Amino acid sequence: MQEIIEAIKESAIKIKHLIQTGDTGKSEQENSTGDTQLKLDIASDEIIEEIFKKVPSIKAIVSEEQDSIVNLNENGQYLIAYDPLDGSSLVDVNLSVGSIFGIYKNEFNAKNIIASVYVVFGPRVEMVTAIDDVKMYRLQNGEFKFIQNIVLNEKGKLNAPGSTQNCWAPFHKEMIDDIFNDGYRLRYSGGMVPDLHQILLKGGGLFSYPGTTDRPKGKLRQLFEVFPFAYVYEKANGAAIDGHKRVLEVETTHIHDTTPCFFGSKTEINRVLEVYSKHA
Ligand code: P6P
Repeated sequence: MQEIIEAIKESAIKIKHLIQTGDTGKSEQENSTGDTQLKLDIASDEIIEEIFKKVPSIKAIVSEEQDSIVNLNENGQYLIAYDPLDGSSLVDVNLSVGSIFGIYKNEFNAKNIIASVYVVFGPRVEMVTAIDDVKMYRLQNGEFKFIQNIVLNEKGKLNAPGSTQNCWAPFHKEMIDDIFNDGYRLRYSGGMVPDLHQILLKGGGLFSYPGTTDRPKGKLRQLFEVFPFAYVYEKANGAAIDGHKRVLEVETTHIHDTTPCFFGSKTEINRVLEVYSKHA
């Protein structure tokens, strides 16, 4: 596992440079989910794949930016699903973005996730690992230095309501409005990695990306985005659900499947469960 963490550190240093110097324009290609790929998406994906190819313990990888699984080492132990540069369209407005890695054994599915890592490219570059607990590291003078463990409070103050609001179910809109009426602060940049990182570091709250009339199964991808962050939040004493159950109990039928998702402190997640239990 440590050689995978070291590989991710190496990729982060290269992607940091790419963000600062690379072309933020659109490519001619689309990814499997139909998103037009930015040149940064493709370049960061290439950086990660080239580095992972040198890690003997990695059996196979799958990227949000590629259609299918890439087999690397027959005798490898680990499978890695990753989003090389989530929120890449935010780079050209100078907002924070991130890389997300889910580490799986045997199969790419929720019950087989055994660790996750994400990297935030913001004013500072920080890496968070979730194995048995959640640890944060910061890039300083070319090295990732340990900063702190991350543990969520039972209840937080931040609310990050995602997706297209005019496509929310009325009961979802009422729930979000009620949360704001209770004094929660709006914190939503459109980048999953910095938005979830902020809630973790500020002690808690709620991030939601529900199913909507335009996207009944949500937008965020199970293997590359949702399951890795669900693993982080559960290890940080929080929770992650699809509205009705743990998101790490959601079945995957295709590697690019999405799912509605809610991440947060336990109090906020219980509030979502209570509201959603009254609606099928
Ligand atoms: P919306 C970025 O494109 C992303 O995949 C996540 O990083 C982010 O949480 C979400 O989409 C934002 O989506 O529909 O709120 O703009």
